[in-house]
Amino acid sequence: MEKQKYYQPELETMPREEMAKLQNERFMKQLHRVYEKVPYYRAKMAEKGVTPDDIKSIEDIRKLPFLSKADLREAYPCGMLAVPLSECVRIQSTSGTTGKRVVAFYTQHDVDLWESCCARAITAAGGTKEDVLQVCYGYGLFTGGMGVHGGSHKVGCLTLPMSSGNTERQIQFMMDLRSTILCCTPSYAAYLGEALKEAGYKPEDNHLKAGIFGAEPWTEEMRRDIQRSLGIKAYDIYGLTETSGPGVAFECCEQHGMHINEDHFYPEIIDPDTGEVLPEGEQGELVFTALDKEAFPLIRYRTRDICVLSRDKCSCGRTLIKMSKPRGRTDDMLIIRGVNVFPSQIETVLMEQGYSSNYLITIDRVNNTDTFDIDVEMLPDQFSDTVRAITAKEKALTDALRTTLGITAKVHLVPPKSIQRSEGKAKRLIDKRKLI
Ligand code: DLL
Repeated sequence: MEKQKYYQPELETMPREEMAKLQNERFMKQLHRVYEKVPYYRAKMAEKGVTPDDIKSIEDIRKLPFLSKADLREAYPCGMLAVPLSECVRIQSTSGTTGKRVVAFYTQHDVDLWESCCARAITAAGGTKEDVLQVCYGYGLFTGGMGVHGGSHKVGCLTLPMSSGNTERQIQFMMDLRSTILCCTPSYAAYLGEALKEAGYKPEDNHLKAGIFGAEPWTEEMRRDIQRSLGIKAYDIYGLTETSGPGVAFECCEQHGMHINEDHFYPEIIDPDTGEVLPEGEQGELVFTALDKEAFPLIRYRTRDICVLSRDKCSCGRTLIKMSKPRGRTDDMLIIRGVNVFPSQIETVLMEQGYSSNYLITIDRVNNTDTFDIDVEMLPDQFSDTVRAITAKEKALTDALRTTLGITAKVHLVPPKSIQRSEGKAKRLIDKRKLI
């Protein structure tokens, strides 16, 4: 039997004019629905002086206000809901953070839609019902595990719900159950490559043929490295909790840019300073409108990811618009080992624990794994503490940071006044990773 190339061929290869028509229909319906159901959004539109009557077609989308993380925080937890809570079947949440968590709601329709997007990504990576798909994205509130898991079921793959960590067990299952597709963050894929080598395996010893990696930035060099060490083709996948999770965009056999599932997520690129919509091909901030999600349908949501859109013809036959790999962010959000971290959260914990704002965060990528160190100046009265007391304080701080951030930092308490003072803006972060 010929291998299936698309999961939903009629949508993935839809002629441009038909897609534009579909987007327009879905958008107009969605706008009226959200206006009617979400008082927060109605107020937002009133602030901008627009009503649905001013919007004749999707072309007028630029008249509408943007939504940002700040809006989601203000409306937390249920203020953006466009259906009664009783219609929702699931929540998911952004990785890592507590103070800045975003909670996204899903109806069954939304879960299906999201899983179909992941199924498209898996099919584009060559996945069929003959495959064994190993999911080592985290399960739980993070969208990585649950989203890819659902997509894998839809394709009919044998799904291994491993979740993250426990490398020894990952390798055992990978070998014993003959996994053919691996799904995890690119840094964990690289780490698994090394761990397999250390365990004495050669790339041809495993049964993997493809990997679907995302949730954090990664380079072409890293792709080559992973492809070599695991003996696979490595595909990128993009998404964010606010729009559903992984699968908003995915790579095809061209491995050059990610197709956006634009029948569900309408993309715009804006100038992050002025909010002006930029012409296609220009670099700017990616903004999404969810065209047919029910529970949590964000309109003009600013992702803070910087990228470029392109309608160049793709050899895979898909007509879906493509986005480049994200080239950076407009805010200070860091992604460390796949977890979203804001420096302000670190500062809050330090202050709560009685330290000053003299600290320095250093991030690097060593052997394809992120390292995360924080130097924190002791207060003068702590400096005279015994080594044992200082070690205990470092541990307490490490624990408090882990509780807030969801990942472990290496904390070093350093002598007072040892961190260089700045005459201008304080420099509290050194990111040595070359990700772009
Ligand atoms: O990271 C969803 C996801 C899970 C995507 C698994 C792919 C695979 P959040 O935790 O909400 O959701 O983080 C979203 O992560 O705005 C980007 O800055 C970044 N990001 C996600 N995918 C990629 C990628 C998930 N392929 C934020 N390349 C986004 C670069 C990515 N950055």
